[in-house]
Amino acid sequence: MEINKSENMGIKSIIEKFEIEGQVLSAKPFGSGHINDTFHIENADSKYPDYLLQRVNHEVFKDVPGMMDNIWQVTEHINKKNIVSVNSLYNQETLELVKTHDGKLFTKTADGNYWRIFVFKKGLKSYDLVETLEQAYEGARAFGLFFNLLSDFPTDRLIDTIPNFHNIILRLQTLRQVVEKFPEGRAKQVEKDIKFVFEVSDQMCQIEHLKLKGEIPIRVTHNDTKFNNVLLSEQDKGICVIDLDTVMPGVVHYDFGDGIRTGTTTAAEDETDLSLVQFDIKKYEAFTAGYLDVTREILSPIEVEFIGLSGALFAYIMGVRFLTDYISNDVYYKISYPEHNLHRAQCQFQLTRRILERLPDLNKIALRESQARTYLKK
Ligand code: ADP
Ligand code: GN1
Ligand code: MG
Repeated sequence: MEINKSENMGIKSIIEKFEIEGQVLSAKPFGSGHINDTFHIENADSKYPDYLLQRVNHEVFKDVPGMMDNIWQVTEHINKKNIVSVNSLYNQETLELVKTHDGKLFTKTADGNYWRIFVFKKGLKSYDLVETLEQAYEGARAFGLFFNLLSDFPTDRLIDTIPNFHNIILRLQTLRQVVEKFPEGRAKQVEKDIKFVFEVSDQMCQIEHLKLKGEIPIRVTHNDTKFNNVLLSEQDKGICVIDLDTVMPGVVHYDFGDGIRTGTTTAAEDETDLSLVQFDIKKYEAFTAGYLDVTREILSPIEVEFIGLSGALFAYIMGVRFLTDYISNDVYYKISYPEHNLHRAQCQFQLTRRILERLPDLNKIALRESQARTYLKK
């Protein structure tokens, strides 16, 4: 996506509303997120940082001011801890919001769009696919630290930016509804996939039922721990967790699960050759060690017990969501071609199967790591 001259002018006038330093050299579309529109703002003056401008998807996030307040609160909380314990192994960089000249966390343009700016974290990388065990360990450690640093933050101070975001019981109801609504359309084409969904649905609803019964504790979670939502250094050290739009109350399995889904697979999220979609247990081991190295003091036995299942659950949840979007004629996710959501769904269901096959081993590894000391030293 290139931006034309008049859009560029528009972008310039939006940037001018914020307290940025230096001079804008260029604004280029950036990243591979499915939800927001992201631009890298290059600074002409190298004394000052680059910035990241985002147009927030307000169809997805209905309460943008509430969401921005969540992000402000959690980043402030993490920063205060960093200041108190300088040089602690538990310090972590976090996103830095740039306020507008009138002290707001975003600006709203006449067309109803919401825009915000973060400081661009230079020299860091995000991976769509994990390449090494060290990356898996380090990314997981950063996600785990994020969870740890917010473990004393009161959940009732945060709004639900997307209510019932990972409630698979409701996601399955929505799938049933769209199948009824479009019986002659794409639903006909995906009968096999729908059959798979309902074959394993009881097992997949287990974690949500335990949450609803109060057996798994509610905590502050990130809820979008796709591996490309953590930035690593050139040397592959975990530096900063990004994409904080969905930080809200949840259970640890939401974070662990999406991390495993995206951090242990051998194929892209939309791979069409399903024989390439494998689950790499070594990466799972490294991811689990990284996460538990900084959270084992916090987690209870029941939380550890369901870590293995959470990986399968997240591949399944995403499969259900992609399939629902495909049947609904692609109203939610950005797509690059007509069958894109279908291919994503089928890939995620394949990954669900691959993870479920190894469940007993995954549970053993999670238990072992929850009782271990340190796997890799920082
Ligand atoms: P989306 O919700 O659309 O996924 P993200 O907030 O994840 O949007 O941003 C998209 C991409 O932009 C990320 O995957 C990452 O590569 C990059 N990114 C986001 N925030 C920053 C930042 N502060 N510094 C550098 N890169 C960033
Ligand atoms: C979206 O924003 P992004 O691209 O990191 C989605 C996640 C899905 C992911 C699948 C708000 O994440 O829930 O796991 O796509 N975010 C939202 O790739 O729906
Ligand atoms: Mg993202």
